[in-house]
Amino acid sequence: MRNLLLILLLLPGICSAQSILNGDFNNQGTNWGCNPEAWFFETTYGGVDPTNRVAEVDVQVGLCQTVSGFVIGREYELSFDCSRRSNCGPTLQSVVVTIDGGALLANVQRNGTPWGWQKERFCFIATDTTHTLEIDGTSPTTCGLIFDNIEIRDLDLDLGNDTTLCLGDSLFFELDYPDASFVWQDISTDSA
Ligand SMILES: [Ca+2]
Ligand SMILES: [Ca+2]
Repeated sequence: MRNLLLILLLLPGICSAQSILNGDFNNQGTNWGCNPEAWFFETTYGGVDPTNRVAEVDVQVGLCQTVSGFVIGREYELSFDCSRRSNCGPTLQSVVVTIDGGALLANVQRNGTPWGWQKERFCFIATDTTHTLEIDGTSPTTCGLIFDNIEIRDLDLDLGNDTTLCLGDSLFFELDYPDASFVWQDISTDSA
């Protein structure tokens, strides 16, 4: 039985100092390096939303951004939406995703898939206060994978200060994180 409902603020991501800038490409290629192709709408690449700006990563154009504000030793999540370009390019499209300093080395592929956003998530531990994210195409054409909504989130939970509660007081949990759940002392769970 839940005899207390705690007010805790679980705020991964509230420390926004390490945030990616222009991760939704609303400002086209602003804040991005590595020769990004980031000023077209997704319909250019086979998508369906004529108002949504995205970035394409192929063998000639990538995405780079240097981000500061990391806490060394703390865990972060890099996430982004990714689709295969469905109107151009080889069947297999592949990119390499890195966070410099050895914090992350990952590969993203789409093989023969139709247009469709899929969320990719990678966790890494900061080894420096500043890191560079780099997404590079490896397939040998100028048609590649499409990216949107690139984010970095702080995964460490800040539970705030200790709080004294009287009987009848309630606590409020705010969990700003998808697919998460609370586990209570009776092993019951709630989704966020
Ligand atoms: Ca967008
Ligand atoms: Ca291209």
